[in-house]
Amino acid sequence: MNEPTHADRSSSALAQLPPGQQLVARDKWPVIGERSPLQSDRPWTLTVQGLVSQPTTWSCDELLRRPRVDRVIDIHCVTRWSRLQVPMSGVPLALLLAEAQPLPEARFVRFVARSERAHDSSLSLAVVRETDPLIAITADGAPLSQEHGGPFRLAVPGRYFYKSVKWLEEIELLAEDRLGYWESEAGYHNQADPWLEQRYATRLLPGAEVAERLIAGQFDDTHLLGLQAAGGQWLRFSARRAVLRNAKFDGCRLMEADFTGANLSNGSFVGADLRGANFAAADVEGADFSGADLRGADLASASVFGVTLGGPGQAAVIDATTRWPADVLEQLTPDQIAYLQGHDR
Ligand SMILES: Nc1nc2c(c(=O)[nH]1)N[C@H]1C(S)=C(S)[C@@H](COP(=O)(O)O)O[C@H]1N2
Ligand SMILES: [Mo]
Repeated sequence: MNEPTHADRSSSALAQLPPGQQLVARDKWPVIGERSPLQSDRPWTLTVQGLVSQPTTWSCDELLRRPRVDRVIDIHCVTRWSRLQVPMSGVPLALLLAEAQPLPEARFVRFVARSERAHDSSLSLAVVRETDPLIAITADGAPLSQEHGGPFRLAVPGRYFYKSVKWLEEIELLAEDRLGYWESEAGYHNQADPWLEQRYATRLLPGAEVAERLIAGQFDDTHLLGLQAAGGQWLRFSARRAVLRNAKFDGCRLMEADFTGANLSNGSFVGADLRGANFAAADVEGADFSGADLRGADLASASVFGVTLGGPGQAAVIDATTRWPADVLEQLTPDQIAYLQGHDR
């Protein structure tokens, strides 16, 4: 009788969705960033060191034997997908920190993964106190899979998920902050509060070079954050393998543009003419295609988690000539899939 209606459920989910985020398709948990830890025969350990009076290393067994707490954590990826209320269990970071006894001058915590690039991220101790991160050992009632960071990963509630380092191996207390991998390589915001949409730190671009490339429509292999190209028109735009995160292509004429293998995550293509554009193997996670014309566009092997296809009146134009293979399609939300399937596919 008092069963919540579908509308009730989706409105309560909406209340938990930070601005600009959308729910990932049911039971989908995308693997983002590194997919496996460093291949090594060394046993798994976790070390707390740096500005602490008791540097401590726990073996995997010791950690797994500790009492666990249960948490329900909302995952918000900076590329605009969210997965709400994921049950996790593990050891509170605060307990391990307390045992290692941070020195008074310690103000930041750096988290390092056991991975090929020693992937890292950091938080201030103030944010650690505020968010109470978990060293997660299980998720969805089962041990964390390797691709999701098993045997243990950090899970930081209330921050974009790039703060949640997988295969956590080292926790270092610091007096000064050190920018992590995504924060320095991709310009991700160091605060990462999804409710404030702290996705990217603003960064200045080398103006003259950008202007020249904009005129030529030539961005092959170019790395640029926040390119402002709205309203541009090109006969032959090329950005093969380019990394152009957070770019603005609103209203652009980009017929037959070549974005093969490019990273266009969080890009805005609102109302753009993308007929015949090539997005093969491109990363368009979180990109906004509202009102864009995608007839004849090729999205084979593209990564499309979190894309926006617009609502009524501002829907992307997609038809049977849009190449949107099943493995790409299944990354979309059920509503989006239903919408596309209503288009002759
Ligand atoms: N070691 C490691 N941890 C990482 C990353 C990574 O590349 N390497 N990527 C981060 C990013 S950007 C996100 S969104 C989440 C993704 O976690 P998932 O693959 O379990 O969804 O892991 C974070 N932790
Ligand atoms: Mo992410």
